Amino acid sequence: MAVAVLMPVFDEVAALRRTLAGLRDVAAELGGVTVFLVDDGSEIPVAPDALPPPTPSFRIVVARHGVNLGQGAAIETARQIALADGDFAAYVTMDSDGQHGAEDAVALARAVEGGADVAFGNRFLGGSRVPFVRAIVLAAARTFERHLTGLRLADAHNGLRAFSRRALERVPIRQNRMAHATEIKQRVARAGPLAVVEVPVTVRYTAETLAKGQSSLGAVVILRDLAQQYLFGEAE
Ligand SMILES: Nc1nc2c(ncn2[C@@H]2O[C@H](COP(=O)(O)OP(=O)(O)O)[C@@H](O)[C@H]2O)c(=O)[nH]1
Ligand SMILES: [Mg+2]
Repeated sequence: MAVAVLMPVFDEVAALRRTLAGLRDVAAELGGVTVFLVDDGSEIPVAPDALPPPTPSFRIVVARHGVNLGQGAAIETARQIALADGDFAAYVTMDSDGQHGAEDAVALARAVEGGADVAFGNRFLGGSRVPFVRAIVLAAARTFERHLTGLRLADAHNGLRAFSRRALERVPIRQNRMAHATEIKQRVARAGPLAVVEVPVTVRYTAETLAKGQSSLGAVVILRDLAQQYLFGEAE
């Protein structure tokens, strides 16, 4: 059975094309891949014609937010479209900025096909060379998430993950910006008995992705967003 990939995109061109080409290369091996691409209000809209063309085992569904809402909102849009599109053996989330590779999407999808409900990527077991300051922030985030969710996971805020359909249905995302990564773990923990595993993955850190990606101060905004949801959010 085929695999769905939920992919947020914000102002990526070259890295997006490379990421998609990588997925197209593994599509047949996965029994088919559909990428649900959500252009989160990029300044220059993603042009579907400029993306890798479909093959019998690979297709891309493009949606666009008219304004920039944030990575969480983009994944939520992709989640809703993918669930409505059909049944997939696994639903993988991955970034489009070149930090995530197709080989890890395969490993995560295989973990779900093998019986896991949720497979979280663990960059500390793969080949990632995590910058020092980032590693400290992630260690703090890991401790925070362990207390908040009770899930004993070794990585935090890693965009590489995969879900079974029944798990994805239980994880609506209400955090529009970057706090969704913690929110997803809270919802997984509350969803009842789900089989959760961690899978080694590699997050690629380059000067370009570090310059464009979140700064360590983003952690403060994440805490503020989580506190707001806790205080004022709807119970779901
Ligand atoms: N920074 C940012 N990225 C977004 C947004 N919407 C979607 N994305 C995508 O989300 C992914 C991760 O973003 P990034 O800033 O690299 O996060 P980081 O890897 O955690 O530092 C990328 O593929 C972006 O293209 C947004 O509003 N801001
Ligand atoms: Mg990034």
